[in-house]
Amino acid sequence: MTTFKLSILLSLAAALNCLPIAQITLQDENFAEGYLKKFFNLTEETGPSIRRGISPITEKLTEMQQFFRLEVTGNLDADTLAMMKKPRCGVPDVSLGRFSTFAGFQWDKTSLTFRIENYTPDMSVAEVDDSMVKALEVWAKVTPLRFTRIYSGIADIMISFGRRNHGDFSPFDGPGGLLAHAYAPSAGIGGDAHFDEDEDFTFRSTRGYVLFIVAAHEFGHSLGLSHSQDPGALMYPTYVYRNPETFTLPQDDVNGIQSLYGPNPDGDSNDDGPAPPKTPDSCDSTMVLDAVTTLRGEMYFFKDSFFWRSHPQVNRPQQSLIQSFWPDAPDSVDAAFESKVTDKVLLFKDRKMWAFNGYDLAPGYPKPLSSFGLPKTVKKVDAVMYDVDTGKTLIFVDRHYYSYDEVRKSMDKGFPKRIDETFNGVTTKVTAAFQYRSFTYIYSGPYMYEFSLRSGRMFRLLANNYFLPCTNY
Ligand SMILES: [Ca+2]
Ligand SMILES: [Ca+2]
Ligand SMILES: [Ca+2]
Ligand SMILES: [Zn+2]
Ligand SMILES: [Zn+2]
Repeated sequence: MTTFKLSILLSLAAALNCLPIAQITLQDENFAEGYLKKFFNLTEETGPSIRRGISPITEKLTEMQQFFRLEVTGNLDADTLAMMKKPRCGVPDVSLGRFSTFAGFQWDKTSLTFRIENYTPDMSVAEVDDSMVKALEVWAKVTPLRFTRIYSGIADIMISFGRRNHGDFSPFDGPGGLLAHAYAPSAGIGGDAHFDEDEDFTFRSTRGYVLFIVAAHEFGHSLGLSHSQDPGALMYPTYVYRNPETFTLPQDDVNGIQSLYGPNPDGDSNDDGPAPPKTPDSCDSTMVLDAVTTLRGEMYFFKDSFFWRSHPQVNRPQQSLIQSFWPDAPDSVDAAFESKVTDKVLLFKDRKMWAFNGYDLAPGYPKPLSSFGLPKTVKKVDAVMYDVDTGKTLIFVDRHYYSYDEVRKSMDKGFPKRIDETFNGVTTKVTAAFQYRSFTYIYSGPYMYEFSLRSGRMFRLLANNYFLPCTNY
């Protein structure tokens, strides 16, 4: 977990302009060079890029930044280093695009065997068995592939735990960093999946690494998928906690595996479960954002299990899963706001609210909405925003809004008021709201109204992509 913590601290420093950004040390530079060698095929030989005056490191850094959709600077900046330090899979990142496959590597049969060679002491034998079987089922559900367990001899997919040098010339690296790796389909070591015993694997906890999630990702490689750039894909290279009880294979991975093996002839499992989640697209002009907030000088746009983080000076917002930043957060939100009084970000989902100090859940949270002074009849809020001028937090519920005094910690008298009493022209439901540079932005569906609360005037009707530009990859 040390690496995970470190990466959180670094990306926090990068996210928060007001904090000192960690100095890039010589040690970081060496680490970055090793990373580019391992995952982006950096070699020391002189190539055409040398003649063009671009160093191979700059070229590979650019490639890596493109892969992870970071701002492309060609420099080892804090965001890039933070991404490099995230715990991840040991298979190199070769793709550019959505899902991708190892060209020419796929099984020429649909009936495959697997064998669990040894166990981790982190979990019970039954938990390991269950995690592995369920991880293979993820793929069997959407393809003709069927898996049979064997207990001796050589299986197509040999599963083992090992640490450091474990017999395949691709050593693991101790706690953090690499979590596991797997080999593309072929005879012998092909299809095999290895897990780093120096990690703390878990059955379902948000602490440690959920074995089911790590294994499901590795088996994607065992079946012929390489890494995806889609931050919502299971085949994204870095580890993100996901609840194993509610996990559904994302659409990008379904497309990937079905491009190799076709759909499940017994019918895809969609009839008995939720549809495969799709990663929201900032180019979709009909998209209705769930919530928008500022956070220490940046803007956060929430949609489904994802958010985009955007710095006003950078026109390439970065998309991530909510739980990859805030593992204790709900997997989608109704509303969000930044409390300048307590320097926290608050997230709302149904009848509960969560407060985060940086990435850490504040003590005592989640709390019920009623602790915010809302009547017990309020089952969920539509949007919440903080008004810098008055120090009030405005809470939108259906056609009304409430005003909460952050300093007195109580609801103001005379509320709820009708929304269109204050926000002239807003007659449809408010879906998100926030304040930026003393303007108030009220979202309703895919549109956004620009107001001055001081003068009570509405200035412009804008599209939701005004602050969140369409970024085609
Ligand atoms: Ca094999
Ligand atoms: Ca490791
Ligand atoms: Ca909302
Ligand atoms: Zn991988
Ligand atoms: Zn190995």
